[in-house]
Amino acid sequence: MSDLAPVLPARSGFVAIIGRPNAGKSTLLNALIGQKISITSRRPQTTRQNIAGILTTGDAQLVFLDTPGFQTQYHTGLTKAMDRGFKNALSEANVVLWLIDVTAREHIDPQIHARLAGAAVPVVIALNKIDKIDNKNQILTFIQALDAAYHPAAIVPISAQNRLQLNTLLQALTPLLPEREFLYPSDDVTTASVRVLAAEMIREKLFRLLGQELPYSTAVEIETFEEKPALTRIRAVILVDKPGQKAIVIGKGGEKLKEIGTAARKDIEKLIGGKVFLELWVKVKQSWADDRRTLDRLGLS
Ligand SMILES: Nc1nc2c(ncn2[C@@H]2O[C@H](COP(=O)(O)OP(=O)(O)OP(=O)(O)O)[C@@H](O)[C@H]2O)c(=O)[nH]1
Ligand SMILES: [Mg+2]
Repeated sequence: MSDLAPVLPARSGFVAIIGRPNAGKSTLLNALIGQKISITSRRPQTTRQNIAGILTTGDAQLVFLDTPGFQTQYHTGLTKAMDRGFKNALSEANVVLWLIDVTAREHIDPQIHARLAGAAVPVVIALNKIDKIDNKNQILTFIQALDAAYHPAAIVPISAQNRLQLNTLLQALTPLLPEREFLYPSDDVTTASVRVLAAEMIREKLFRLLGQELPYSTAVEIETFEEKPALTRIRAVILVDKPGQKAIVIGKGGEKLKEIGTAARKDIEKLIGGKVFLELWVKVKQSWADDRRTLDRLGLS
């Protein structure tokens, strides 16, 4: 007889992180993976395509799918593609992780409720941004209301930003995954290519450094990506919708574009662990968000 402890069967599966724009889905993905894979900003609708982050613990592998925030306000080719991303994530998911911002006024969302009812997968609700709540009793009442309305497998209050209660969340998710071998090598952290991630890092700077509505009119396309041991050379184009926007992105004497480029380059260098030469261009492409071929090229269709 062996005196080894019984080995638990491996569990592995997809966890779709869904929720309203700005709930903190991408922040949560990065906090769980321990690395910046998905871009974040203070503005809603930052994420445009599903990004998978892989977390392998001792005997479980959780593949988190970060999705575009669920919205019904806009109807361009782009927002339709974003909505498809949300639906695809739901159809692939073994577990749905529904993230709710406890500080947002609108809590229970009938549209998400309707989508989840049709999905027939276990749901875990995470109440995010509890670091901002002083009166914890308020959360208790809310938890009771959510429990009665949705009967989730678990409800876990968390702070993605301060990494509070993330282990509790993982403990709630893991038993809901199917028993099977790992889907990916255990040291993989994402399924996205560095090329896609580099374009995303640039896009994040547009969201963080450009004012008002401008980031929504922009997209980033990588034209060349040459990886050499000493230096990775990247040439990327920032697409804007109107000629006036091009001047704003470039800024006085090219300063804005330089600021965007420097910030993005630092992130990309961290991502690939090497030196990067980043060349940025701005091009006007009217109505790109409704142009099928452009969306195809951007991987958004
Ligand atoms: N105080 C606080 N802020 C948070 C927390 N998690 C996320 N945030 C902030 O909320 C904002 C939105 O975060 P994101 O992670 O980009 O939100 P998202 O749900 O991915 O948004 P979309 O991609 O637009 O759907 C950012 O400014 C984050 O810093 C949290 O736990 N506490
Ligand atoms: Mg996001």
